[in-house]
Amino acid sequence: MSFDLEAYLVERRCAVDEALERALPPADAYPPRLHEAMRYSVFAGGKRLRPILVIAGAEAVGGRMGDVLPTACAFELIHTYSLIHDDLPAMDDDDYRRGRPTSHRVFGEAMAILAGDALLTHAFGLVVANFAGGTRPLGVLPEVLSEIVAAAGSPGMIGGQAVDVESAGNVVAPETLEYIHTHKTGALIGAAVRVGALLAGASRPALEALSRYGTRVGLTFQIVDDILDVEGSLESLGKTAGSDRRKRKVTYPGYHGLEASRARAAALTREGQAALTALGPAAEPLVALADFALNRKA
Ligand code: GRG
Repeated sequence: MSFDLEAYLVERRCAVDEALERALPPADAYPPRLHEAMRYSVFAGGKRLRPILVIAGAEAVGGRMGDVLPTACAFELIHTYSLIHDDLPAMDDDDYRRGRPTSHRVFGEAMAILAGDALLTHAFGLVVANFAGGTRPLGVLPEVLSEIVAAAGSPGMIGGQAVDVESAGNVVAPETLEYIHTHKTGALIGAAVRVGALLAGASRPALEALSRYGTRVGLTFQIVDDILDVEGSLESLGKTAGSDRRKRKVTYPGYHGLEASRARAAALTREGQAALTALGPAAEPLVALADFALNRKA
């Protein structure tokens, strides 16, 4: 029987949402407006792809969902903070995200910035909390933290965002486009898979295979995001379509055309899936998630 991705996603989304509910301060905790803003964006209905990749990364090397849930939630908080800040007037100035008015539209700019800052900070607390109780060898904690710092910080997501902001409206080299996409989006996605596997005690060869997978799926995800911005709508995407062109963003279809972009995304997906062969059936969810990243409509 073929792998049932839909059932897999429903079960893990549910577990992630319950864990996020427990992990975040209640909305009425003082100062309530801040905690309300944090919860508003986290529970606005994202796909939960990054936390699910943490879980699937762990499962691919014999780990269990329950052992990595706090860190899976940390990835969702980092991702959500990046969306809140990306939508700010100083960045993309977007009005809709995840089908709702953006954080700064509802809570004002200052509170949106602070909600993003608080989510990022809270994420690191969750990573450390994953080691509480002594069930997990502490030896892997420095490597887990280094991976996340590199993926979310200036060598990763923020570096990619900085070059993206600087490049808007300019003609850039193909290497610059590749840098933006692999860093702005790919770094956190790749780290999610690796960190899940690290927490589950992956061997070095398994980690290398998962890295090859993660970099390819991460880049695919952003290429598809660029394509959806051309082809999608506010209803299907939950955010304003066509914004890349209006903001003169550097995109894959803008540079290479739609057909070549689709072909590159499909080729990367196949390469990423092929990298997992040695991991056997335990990697089935990751194989299916690569197809999901390629074929998604939102
Ligand atoms: C502002 C610090 C800072 C970083 C910004 C990742 C990023 C860097 C900005 C987010 C804006 C954006 C369009 C990034 C590309 C990554 C991407 C496709 C985000 C949307 O991710 P999904 O589709 O969203 O997984 P959901 O809502 O489903 O979680």
